[in-house]
Order: sequence, then structure tokens, then C-alpha cells
Amino acid sequence: MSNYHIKHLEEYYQVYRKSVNAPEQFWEEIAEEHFLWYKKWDKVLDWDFTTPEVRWFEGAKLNITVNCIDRHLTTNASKTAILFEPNAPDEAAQHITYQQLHDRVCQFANVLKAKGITKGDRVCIYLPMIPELAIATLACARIGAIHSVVFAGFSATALATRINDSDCKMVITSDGSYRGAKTIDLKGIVDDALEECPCVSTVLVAQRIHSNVDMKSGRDEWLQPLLDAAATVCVPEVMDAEDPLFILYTSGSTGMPKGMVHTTAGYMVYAAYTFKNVFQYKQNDVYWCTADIGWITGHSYIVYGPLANGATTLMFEGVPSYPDFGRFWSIVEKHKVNQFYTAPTAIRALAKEGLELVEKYDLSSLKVLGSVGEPINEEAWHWYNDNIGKKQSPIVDTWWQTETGGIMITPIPFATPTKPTYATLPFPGVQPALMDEAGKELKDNQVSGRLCIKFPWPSMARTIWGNHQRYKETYFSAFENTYFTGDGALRDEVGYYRITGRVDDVIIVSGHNLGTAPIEDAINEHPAVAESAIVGFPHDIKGNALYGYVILKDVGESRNHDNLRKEINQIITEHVGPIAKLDKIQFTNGLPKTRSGKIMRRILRKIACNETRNLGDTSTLLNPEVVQSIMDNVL
Ligand code: 7RM
Repeated sequence: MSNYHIKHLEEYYQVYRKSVNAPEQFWEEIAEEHFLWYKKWDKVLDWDFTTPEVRWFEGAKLNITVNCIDRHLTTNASKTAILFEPNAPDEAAQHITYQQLHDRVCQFANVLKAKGITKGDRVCIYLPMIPELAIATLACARIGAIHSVVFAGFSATALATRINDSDCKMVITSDGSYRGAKTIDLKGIVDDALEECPCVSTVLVAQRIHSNVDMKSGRDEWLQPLLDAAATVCVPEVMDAEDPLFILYTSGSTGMPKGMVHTTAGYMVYAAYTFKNVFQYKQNDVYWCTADIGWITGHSYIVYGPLANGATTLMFEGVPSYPDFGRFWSIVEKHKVNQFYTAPTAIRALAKEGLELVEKYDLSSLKVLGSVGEPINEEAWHWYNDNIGKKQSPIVDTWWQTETGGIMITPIPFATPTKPTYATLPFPGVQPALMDEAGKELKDNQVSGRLCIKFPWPSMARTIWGNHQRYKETYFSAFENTYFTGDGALRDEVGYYRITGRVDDVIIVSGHNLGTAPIEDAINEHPAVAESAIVGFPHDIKGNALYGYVILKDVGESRNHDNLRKEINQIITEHVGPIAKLDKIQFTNGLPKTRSGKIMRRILRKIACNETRNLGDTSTLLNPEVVQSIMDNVL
């Protein structure tokens, strides 16, 4: 029996038990029946969480683009693979068929080859949500180059850091991008970044906004003429199961962003299998994930997962507020979207706008609604359920991470009864555990603890680019022989999981994971700033907003505080991006520190959240007296 498509709760439990009792057999059957291999594996799984090392489908040979594109050509060549909806509602949508996708990916792959890119080279992709973004990504995979997509909202400094960390040879970008009524000078940002990036020898530039940009001769080239001249056939590179497919950066609580490395076979199998079941995709459905391909959600559930299933995947270039806050619903109506996957922050923003903009549109095509990126609060869940799903479409609250590659805890629609704010049950193959702070597993129901995963799953990241030691320390050292997610969770009386948020210092603002360190680093660049610490506090729309505590140097004391606040946010915008701007900035004379010199953000967080009744253990503080003075001046 194939376990590929789960249709009811009994079946879920059956499949789940099998995935735990006989994981190798379980994944082997799925891999055999649903994918094309040049050569099958010698061994399904090899793993050791102490080193840590994980290999899935060892010895197998494949190319993921053959599975995502070529194999659909026999039956589905003229089916729409990518449905592109531009930023401006009056610009025509584009239907890119599987045949056209094949031809365009091959042309792009041939251009990469002609520019000297070969298997294992890193290529940075810094593009807006236009078809070239998906095509460039697949073109890299076609020839075995490792793509590193950087979200095109990141600043030049953030881009340069990521390019240099993985030694990218090439950057693929566009002249600019549309974002609602605004345009953004992407090429200018790339030019600034590349001042610091000697590793980059070629920049390919797609034309999107037809702006005047500087083209540096010998380095920069317009993409379209190269594509037009390229052949529409490109023999796929034969990849090993464990060859890296891509690097994707995610912020940590300290230090550099982490370049999470995903490999080929396990990632493909898991992204495809989760897509099929979590969204219950049927042959003629139109599926839409509103994420950007610059995030893992876009990698797995706009590009690889849907295409591996021969789906029609919608790519939207714009923003939910342009030309008005009804845009998402107008797109659902226009393209008769069947599965809609978005983030709680978007739901909260749209819920604020009133129902007229929802009721104008026919949303009856919708069958499944998804949520991802942060905990969905009860109010947003009900608004989504009542007004978008009309209580007919199950909400899949999907918990997962850049590191996990695919959805880990989620309802299976029409099988798992949903419960507001609960991501519910582990997906087949996923073995979660809750740990107490001492590292003991809490086996009962109705407990809360740190969320860990005890057994490997096929799409887990294999390492951090260039820093395996950090990979081990971050994910495999907090608890013995288990992967630590960094999240807290509780398990209810029936075994459903609710994710309660990060237990470390990563703050999720509007679904974007922000590490404290890069933002504090940026603030500290201001000449009047001595030191700073940021924490998150609850925000109606963004989920969390940022609260900054800033110590000024003596020279700053006479300065106007409101002007300083503006300048600090300006610096953050330049160094990290506008998403990381602070909502509140409190100037203070000191920060609570441990004896080893670490800022105690836990205390600052409680003050910012107005939870000062119980500050917790302050006994390790070097300077307890500053706490009262900070509390007295809280904003
Ligand atoms: C897919 C993605 C990962 C972090 C993760 C959580 C939080 C994600 C949910 C969630 C509660 C959810 N990757 N998170 N999904 N929290 N419920 N359904 O978001 O690497 O960017 O972020 O996001 O804290 O650890 S990510």
C-alpha cells in the first residue's frame, strides 16, 4: 500500500506508527514510488546525532529538476506550472506551462554554464518575486550549482555578509523591483554590497522596472539577451543524494547568520510528500503560498514541493496592501485559488481592515488554508476561519523551520480535527519530544518544555556552511542525542502540540526571524551610542515588535532624543533592513549584565512586556541596581 496520500485520521495514525516503527522502510517506499532516480540508494539512512551526521538515500543518483519538471512533460506539458501575478493588478498574469518552464530553466542553466558555473559553485540569487527567481533557482539545481537565495529586502551589508560567507562566484539580480506603489533599486544595493565581495566575478541582471542602472563592464550583463541566445535543452547534472542543493541563511541569537545547507534527495522527498498531504493538492487545483522565495517557505512550498507534484503554483510579486487591502482576496477570486498559505502577521494586518474588502470577492474556490512562521493567535485564527474559510476550509497551522526543510507539526486537512493555536500532530516520520531544562524528556501529555526532535527526517539541514562545529553546538548540544529546535511548546491532553515561541533571543517580527546581535551591532554604529540591547514585545499586527534599550555616550546626552531615535532606525534600515526598525527606544544608563558580561535580555523583555511582578532569578546580576532605574523609565 502506498502511504503517499493520507485521507482520514485512522490512516494518519496508521501511517504515523509505521513511520516510527519502520522509518527506513517507510521512506524507502515513498522514495521508490513517487520519484525518478538515475540510480537507487545503497542505504536508506545512516545517522549519528553526536557528530552529527545524517545521510538519507546514500548512493542514490538523481536530479531534482527532472523530478520537478521533465517527468511531468509526458502528461502535463501544457499545464500551468507557475502562475505569475504581477505587482500591478492591470498587468497581465503569466501562465508558464511545464514545457515553457523546462525550456526557460534549460536556457538559464546554459547561460550559467557559459559563464563558467559548474557543479558545487555557489550562486547568490537576489531577485524580487518574478518568474526569473524560480527559474534561476531551478537552473542552478539543473547543473548542480548551489543556490543561495537572499531575500531582496535585505540591505547591502546583509547581502555582502551572505555572499562572502559562502564565496559566491555570481550574483543574479534585477535592475529594480516593484513593491506596491514603490520601486526599489536592487542593482544599486548589489553594487554597494559588491564593493566588499571580491569573490563575485559575474552579475546577471534581469530587467524588471526598466530603470537606468550602472553596468560595470566585465562584470555585469543583461540576462535576457543571453537567455534568448541559449539552447532550450540542458542535460541535467547527475547529483548524489547528499550533494548540497542550496544554502539558506537564517539568523541566530548571536554572531553571523547561519548558512543552513540542504541536500538533494531527502529534501526533495520530504518537501514533495509534505506538500501533497498538508495541502491535499489535486490535479487541477491552483495553489498559492504568499511567502517570498527568499525564505524557506518559498523554497519548499512555492518551488520544490509543488513542482515535484506537478502542481500549479502561484507566485505573487506584490504586497497585500496594494492597490488596497483586498488584493489577496481579489487574486483568490481571479485565479480560483484552492489552497492558500500565508503568515499570521498578514492575517492580522488584513483582519484590521474590515470585512468589506473580503466580502467583495468570491472565495468559494478555497479548500485548505495554511498558516506558517509564528504562533497564530486565537483571534486571528477565528477571523481566518470565519471570514476566509467560511468555516468550510480547514486551517493547517504548520510548524517548521529553515533548518527542518519541510513542515514538521501540522494537521492533515480533513483528517486531523483542528484546534485554534495548535499545530496539532507530528507529520509522519517526525518524532518530537519535550524536554525540561535539565534535559529530561517529559513523556506525559499536558506538559510544556523545549521542543526537540529525536530521530532524523529526510529534509533536515546537514550542516552550517563552513562551520560544522556551530551546527553541532547550536542544535545538538543542548540535549543529548536530539535535535533542539530553539522553540518552546506544550502538549495537550490528546497529544496536540502548541508552539509557544522561541526560548532563545531570536525575535519573530511579522514572521521574520530577527537575531538580536545584528540589530544591536547596527545601533551601536551610531556615533552617540555606547551600547544597546533589543527585545521583543507583543504587537497586534506584527506578532512581536522591537524594543530597544540604548546607552548613550556622554557626547550624546545633550542631543534631542527624538532625532536620535530617527537616526538609529535609519542605521538599522541601512544595515539590516526596514523590518528590523525599533518601535520603542528607551535611553538608559546601564543594562543588566551577568558576571560573565552577557546582557540579560530575559529581564529586559519582561520590563518591555510590562511583566515586572516576577523578574525571575536576578542573583547572577552584576549590577542589580540598574533594573529599578530601567523600570522607572519604561516607555
Ligand atoms: C517556516 C519558518 C522558524 C521559527 C520556528 C518558530 C516559528 C514557524 C510556526 C512557528 C508557531 C507555527 N522557518 N514558527 N512556524 N511558531 N507556530 N506554525 O518560519 O526558520 O523562518 O522560522 O518560526 O519559532 O522556530 S523560519
